[in-house]
Amino acid sequence: MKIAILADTHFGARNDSQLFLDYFTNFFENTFFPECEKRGVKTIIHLGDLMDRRKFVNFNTLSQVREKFVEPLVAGEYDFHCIVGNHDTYFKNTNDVNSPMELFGGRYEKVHIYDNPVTLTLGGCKFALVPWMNKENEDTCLGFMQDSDAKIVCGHFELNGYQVMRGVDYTGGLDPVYVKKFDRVFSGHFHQKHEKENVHYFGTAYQMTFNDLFEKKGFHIYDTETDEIEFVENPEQKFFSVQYTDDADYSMTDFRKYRDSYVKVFVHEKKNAAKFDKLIEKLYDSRAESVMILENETQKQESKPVDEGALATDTLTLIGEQIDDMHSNDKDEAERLKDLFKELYLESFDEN
Ligand SMILES: [Mn+2]
Repeated sequence: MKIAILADTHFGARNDSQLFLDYFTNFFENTFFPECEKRGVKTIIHLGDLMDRRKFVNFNTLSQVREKFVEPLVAGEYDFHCIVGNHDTYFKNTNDVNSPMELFGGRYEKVHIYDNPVTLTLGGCKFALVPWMNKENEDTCLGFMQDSDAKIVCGHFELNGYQVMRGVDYTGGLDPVYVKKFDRVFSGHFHQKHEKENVHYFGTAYQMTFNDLFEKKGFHIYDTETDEIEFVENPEQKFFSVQYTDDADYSMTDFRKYRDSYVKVFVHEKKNAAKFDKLIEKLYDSRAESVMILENETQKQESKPVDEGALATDTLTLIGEQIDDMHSNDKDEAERLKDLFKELYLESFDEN
């Protein structure tokens, strides 16, 4: 049996932005449902964070999520199994009140929402499904996993040593030793796609912030018979980079792709002001949603190629360097401050 895996759909993200909601629902209309149809996939596991906002739902968002996500699910007779993620819960210390259950629970025969751990057998393969772990259910969830004889555990895990964003390992979460016994761990929560040992973070199906600028996005299909995982790429991007140098040729660039998108211009060398202005003008004419110019790429990176992977962590690295400069004679204080800033920085992406 082939099972589509979704994670972190975050409907309503970016303050219920219509632009992002269109981009999200386009993915379902143009990529997800047609590709499932093509491959005969009829079962879906969602790894949590169905909705973005913890405390409220915007009715415009809800209306479109019903029309463009839930109704096609129901009409296509998909078996939909969804665990609750941290963004789905109203309270931080219990899953008791959660948006997926309030909005979609018990209303459709094949739409299943889980706010407690459960074991499912799909295509002869046993899956342990574990929702977001909080103070209230932590012992239950850990005990459930310890007793489980499932082959695969699906969760919304905050695992130590995995990347909360590209290049930044999480600390202060769950020790991966708790999920070591499973052949595979399918997890939502961290938004960049990455794998290590038995753990797969599948990531979001679409770009949500500039941290996703250089990320490949899409969804995955797990085959219970072959134990293979297929990646189906989402061809649509919302974030773009333009590398500017005086001798680059932009005559072949199709600027139409930037419409409604976020564009970062990395300026490596700018002596020809007229040429630069013309490029920026073209970007604005393309009706990009946002054009951001990073002028300081010049001296630093003139001679060496841009390390794309490192760009995502730029802000944190810069903060870290600043702290090291200020506290060069007190390493402990520098480390304490860096931890604090890292925590604040990460939290800023996570709050509503
Ligand atoms: Mn999430």
